Amino acid sequence: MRTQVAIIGAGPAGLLLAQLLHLRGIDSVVLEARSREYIENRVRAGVLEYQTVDILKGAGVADRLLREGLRHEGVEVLFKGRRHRIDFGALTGHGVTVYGQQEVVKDLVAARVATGRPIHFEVDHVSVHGIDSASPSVRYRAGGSEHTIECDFIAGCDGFHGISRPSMPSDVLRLYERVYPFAWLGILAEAKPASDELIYANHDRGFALLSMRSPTISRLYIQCEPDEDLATWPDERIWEELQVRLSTVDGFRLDTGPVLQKGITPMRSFVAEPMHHGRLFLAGDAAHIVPPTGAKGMNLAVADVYVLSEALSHFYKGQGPAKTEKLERYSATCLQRIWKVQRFSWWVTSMLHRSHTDNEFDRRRQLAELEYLTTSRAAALTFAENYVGLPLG
Ligand code: RFL
Ligand code: PHB
Repeated sequence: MRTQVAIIGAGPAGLLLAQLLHLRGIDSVVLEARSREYIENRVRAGVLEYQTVDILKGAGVADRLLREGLRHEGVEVLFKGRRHRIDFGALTGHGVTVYGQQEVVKDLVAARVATGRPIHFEVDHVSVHGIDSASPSVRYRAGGSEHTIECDFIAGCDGFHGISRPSMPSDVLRLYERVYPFAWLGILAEAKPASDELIYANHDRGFALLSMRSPTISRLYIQCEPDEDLATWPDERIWEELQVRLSTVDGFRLDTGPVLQKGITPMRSFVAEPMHHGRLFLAGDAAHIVPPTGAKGMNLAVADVYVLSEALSHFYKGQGPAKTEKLERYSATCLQRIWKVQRFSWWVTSMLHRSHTDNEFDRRRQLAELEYLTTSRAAALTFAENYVGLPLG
């Protein structure tokens, strides 16, 4: 089999790249380790920056998102029992859209299938070859037989645990990492969201977050230990802890309901540099991870593949040495923004969580930072412009 771009991974990065390339007349094959049903039901991110929405619109996959997505003009920050609103609309002129990642994935898979171009689910033994040459290839196994895709480029969109990043020569890769001493326990519940906007809470017992997926489905998180045993968290205990951490001096109560899904997410900041070597290009979680506090992971994946699709388009349309210019700059272009987003994600994480290594000085400093954030226009603007999304260019 031969194609122009072999895409490994059908998360938001791989699927959107396939769609953006299709719109530019560039052929690709998508390979995914899991089943279609699995990736369409994997509960993850929920917040889309305004530019992410624009890119999805431009890719022709935003009809349902524009109908069902919840547009938010601000968030609430809760500490010492009081809620403070950060008004994104007034501060930046932009907002965000709350729409589940698995819905984005469903829309992108449907679009891919409609193009008639190949997407193969449940493949294994994926390996990349010849990335230093102009004719690399990807080998994989599906349905018990071996296959080879000859291509011009390989896009490694296979997430943090994929094979693409480890396929880069270890002497060219530099890894930067911070693992946090806490995790998130998240639930999806059939309960009316108790607030119209997201609530980020800093409580003496740890962080909590109220988010949502629709007017009848809540998405909630609490800070927990990284090695927490889910079995010790029956639904009643989770609701009790959420009630405590989200409580206010004026008696705010959550609406509770049946828990549809629960899971624990470790927290990590991670960057691999450079994001390409030879004909292999990394995008999304394959190249970087942010702690979810800033709601940036899926947005970064979208930004990477937007840049990559432009660079590939330039390559196929261009002539002479200039045709590879944007591809050569891919890593530097993406990393400039990625490090700013890493900083923001680290900052909001450290401002909102309790850490075992913090002492009373750190606690006072944290509360002072929250006071400043919610009383200074300059501080609120810093938060807001990062949250709605820094410029792409
Ligand atoms: P994905 O989504 O992990 O997709 C990678 C795909 O590659 C497949 N794969 C392979 N396929 C073929 N061969 C192999 N050898 C393969 N190995 C792996 C996998 O099965 C998978 O389908 O990466 P991608 O596309 O880079 O997308 C990144 C996002 O998924 C991730 O950053 C976000 O979910 C992070 N995140 C959030 N991001 C936001 O923008 N806003 C949020 O509000 C937000 N909240 C979150 C989050 C992530 C969370 N978790 C669970 C990690 C909240 C949570 C709780
Ligand atoms: C979510 O709705 O899943 C969500 C929202 C905001 C975050 C992280 C996750 O910062």
